[in-house]
Amino acid sequence: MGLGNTGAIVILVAISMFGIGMANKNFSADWNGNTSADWNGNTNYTTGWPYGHWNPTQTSKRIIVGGSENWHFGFNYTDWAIRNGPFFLNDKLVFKFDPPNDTTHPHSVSLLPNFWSFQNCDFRRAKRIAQVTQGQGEGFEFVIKRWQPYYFACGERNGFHCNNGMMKFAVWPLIRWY
Ligand SMILES: *[C@@H]1O[C@H](CO)[C@@H](O)[C@H](O)[C@H]1NC(C)=O
Ligand SMILES: *[C@@H]1O[C@H](CO)[C@@H](O)[C@H](O)[C@H]1NC(C)=O
Ligand SMILES: *[C@@H]1O[C@H](CO)[C@@H](O)[C@H](O)[C@H]1NC(C)=O
Ligand SMILES: *[C@@H]1O[C@H](CO)[C@@H](O)[C@H](O)[C@H]1NC(C)=O
Ligand SMILES: [Cu+2]
Repeated sequence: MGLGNTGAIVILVAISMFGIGMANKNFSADWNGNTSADWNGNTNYTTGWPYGHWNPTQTSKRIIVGGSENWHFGFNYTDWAIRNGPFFLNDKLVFKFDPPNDTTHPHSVSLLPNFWSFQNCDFRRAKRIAQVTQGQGEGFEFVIKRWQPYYFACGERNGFHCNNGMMKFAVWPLIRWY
């Protein structure tokens, strides 16, 4: 499990780096919004990996974390992030979760300070960004403002939701060049 997580992060970081390199090439080689032209005649930006979700002319997106699954125990958010990334600066991640009652368990959102704490679901230095009631309605919105890795996790039950419920994922946003 630990190794699986490391692998996923390495992949995320690799996608980020690759994405920036490619974005740069695109910027210098053909910056006229022509998404079918490419710099070596092989890559179709509208379909090629990892560009399946990238429209270069698009502005920031509002992305529901987990899609229709929202933010709950037992869904693989690392997998979701790999499939739905890459994410870009100024994209908005939206966490949706019902406030707790007799039948609904509480969830929240925290930022972990580094990869080690993320891997171990160690919340000692975590910063709680959404309380258990903040995911209702339109959800809790978080704008990815800085070019840095973000480690999101649910801090409920002392790391149990993070460790056993897979309620964690990492994002390293790319930069849109335009
Ligand atoms: C790239 O893929 C899109 C979507 O499948 C397609 O419409 C377009 O014609 C392709 N462009 C090139 C240059 O192959
Ligand atoms: C876009 O790229 C294609 C393929 O290189 C080229 O044939 C076409 O003229 C370009 N269109 C524009 C608007 O630059
Ligand atoms: C979650 O998904 C990632 C990426 O697909 C995978 O490496 C990992 O093993 C999955 N975790 C679990 C607990 O299934
Ligand atoms: C608890 O919250 C859920 C989700 O909002 C709702 O469907 C359910 O009816 C609530 N249960 C009680 C006992 O209030
Ligand atoms: Cu939770």
